[in-house]
Amino acid sequence: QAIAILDSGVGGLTVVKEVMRQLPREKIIYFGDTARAPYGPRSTEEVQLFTEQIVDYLIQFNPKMIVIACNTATAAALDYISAKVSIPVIGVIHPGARAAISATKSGHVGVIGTVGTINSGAYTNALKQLSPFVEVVSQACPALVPLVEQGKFRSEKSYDIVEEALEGIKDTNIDTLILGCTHYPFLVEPIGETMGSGVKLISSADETAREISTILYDKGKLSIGDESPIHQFFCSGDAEMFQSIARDWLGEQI
Ligand code: DGN
Repeated sequence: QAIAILDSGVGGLTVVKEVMRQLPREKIIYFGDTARAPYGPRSTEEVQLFTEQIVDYLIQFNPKMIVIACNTATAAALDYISAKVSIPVIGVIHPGARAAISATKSGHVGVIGTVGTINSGAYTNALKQLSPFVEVVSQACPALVPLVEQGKFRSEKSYDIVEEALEGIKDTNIDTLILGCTHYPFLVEPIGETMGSGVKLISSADETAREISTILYDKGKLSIGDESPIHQFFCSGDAEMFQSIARDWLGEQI
C-alpha cells in the first residue's frame, strides 16, 4: 500500500523528497494539480472542492494514508477531507509550526505563505496553540509559486523577486522563518540570502515525513519490503514541465 501525497503543483515534491530520504521503503503516489495552480488566490470552497477531487482520484489506488502537502489546501480542507475518508489524513501546517517552536530561541517567528494560507490565520493559530506567548509576523508572497511552477527557481531573477517579496518581513526581529508553502524550499538559497544567517528557515517537509513515520509505525503499517519501490506521479497540466522539475529536484528519473 502506498502513501498518497498531493499538492496544487510541484510544491509537494519537497515533502516527497523527505519521505524518500526518511522512509525509503515506502511507495509514493503523487498528484500535482499543475493545471489549476496556484491555489493561493482561490476561495476556501474552491480549494476544498479541488482537494476533494484529487483525494477521490487517489483513493482508487487504495493508499494507506493521505498527505496534503500543500499549506493552502491544509488550511482550507484538512478537516473537511479527514471527515470524509477512513484512512489517516495529515497536512503540513501543524508539523511546520511544531518545528518552528522547537527552533526559536527568541519566541519571534515569521511565516511566509500564499494569500490563502496567511489570510486563514492557520499558522498563527497552530503556533499559539503550541506556545501561547510566541510572537508571529506573517507575510503573503504571491510572486513565489509561479516562479517555481515555471521552473525558474534557479534563475538569477529569482534573487530579485524573492528579495522584493520578503521586503516586509526581512527587517523584523524574528529568529525563525517558516516556509509556509511547500513550493518555497525550491527557493531556499535566495530566501536564505535575503534573510541572513541569523534567521533559521523551517521547511515542514522534514517534520511531516517524521509524522508520517510515527503514524504508520503506530498503526503497524510501515513497509518492510525492498528499498526500491516504484513511485507513481500524476499531474493535471504540462507533464513535461512537471517531469523536468521533479527530475531536477529529486535527482532521479521519474
Ligand atoms: N504548495 C502550496 C502551498 O503550500 O500552499 C501552494 C500553492 C499554490 O498553489 N499557490
